[in-house]
Amino acid sequence: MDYSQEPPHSQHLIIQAKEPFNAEAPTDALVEFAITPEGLVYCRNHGPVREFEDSEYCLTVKGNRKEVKLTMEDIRSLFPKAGIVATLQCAGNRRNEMGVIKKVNGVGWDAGVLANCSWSGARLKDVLEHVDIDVKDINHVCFASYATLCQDDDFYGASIPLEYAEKAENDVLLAYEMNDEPLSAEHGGPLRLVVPGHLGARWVKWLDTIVLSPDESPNFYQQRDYKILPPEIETKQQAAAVWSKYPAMTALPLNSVVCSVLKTSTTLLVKGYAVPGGTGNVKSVEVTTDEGRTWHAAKITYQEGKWSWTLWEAELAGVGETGLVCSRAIDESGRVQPKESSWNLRGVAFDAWGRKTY
Ligand SMILES: Nc1nc2c(c(=O)[nH]1)N[C@H]1C(S)=C(S)[C@@H](COP(=O)(O)O)O[C@H]1N2
Ligand SMILES: [Mo]
Repeated sequence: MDYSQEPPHSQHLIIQAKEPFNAEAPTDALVEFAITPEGLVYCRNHGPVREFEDSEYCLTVKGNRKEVKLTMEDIRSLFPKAGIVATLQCAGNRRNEMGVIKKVNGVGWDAGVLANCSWSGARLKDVLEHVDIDVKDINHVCFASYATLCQDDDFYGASIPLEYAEKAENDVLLAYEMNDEPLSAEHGGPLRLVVPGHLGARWVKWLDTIVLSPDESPNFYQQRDYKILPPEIETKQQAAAVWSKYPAMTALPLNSVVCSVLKTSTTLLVKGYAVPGGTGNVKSVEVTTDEGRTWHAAKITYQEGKWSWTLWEAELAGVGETGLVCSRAIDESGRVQPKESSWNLRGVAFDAWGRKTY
């Protein structure tokens, strides 16, 4: 694959791999911004980043009554522009911590593979109405980028259930702006899918095809990756036989991470983020320096709507010279982030308490 045509990448990221370009943000920098500036938005690619001319770009939507081709101009003018703030997060965020339990397969990510951005574009729901589908026999909306190359399949693809796509409150967008700027090539411009609350793998970049289908996307990344396999599946060979038995991932788990610890002579200033897990946004975050015997409420410094991350900080007095700070998030339904995370071969959905030594 040819990586020589890629636009320049951000200088502020920690590079995990150059080809494909995979890089994450340092978490102490990440939590200094409520809305992640573009230079700190992680990059997760399964192939080369490609630039497209806005005026030549075309989205094909294949319904069961008709097939519609839309230019970027059509997408901007035919449908009202909707905007949301949502956290984009890779399923492999914190994979390195799961790898401590036992070896996992995948890019060795720390906790910086997420970004909280504003996204604007057309609502998927409006685009589907425009195509006038007969919902009989249609169960899934499949998304693909045929124009870009990737490592494991002929195209990059994903799907979500039609029922989920059609609900206005799920805010699924075909986004052409990120942080009020035209979406850059690096992040899937001119058009990418935004599925708030679901893992990044479904947020198809350089989206050029939508197919209404009775079945899930047949793509590798929907069928044979991004699944939580049971812990007894320990090798690729074992996994190969069972991928089809397990559901594709949707929402990522309720999570929190300690991103920076500043120690003065008398106190610790601790900062971090928390993300929701599909049962309501984060309601509170607590921190402990004694492995959970005593919890202190952190102060929430930022949260915006249903899909954003939560930034929090806590000032702790009377702590030792060195030690360990842990965090846990609690969501609106009362769910509490667990102390330990179970292991899975692909190292996805790691959700144990945030931990940082000082
Ligand atoms: N076409 C295409 N879309 C893609 C990918 C890809 O490799 N190709 N990677 C996916 C994954 S795994 C993630 S986590 C997000 C990353 O988006 P970003 O690079 O803008 O951060 O895009 C998703 N969409
Ligand atoms: Mo990802």
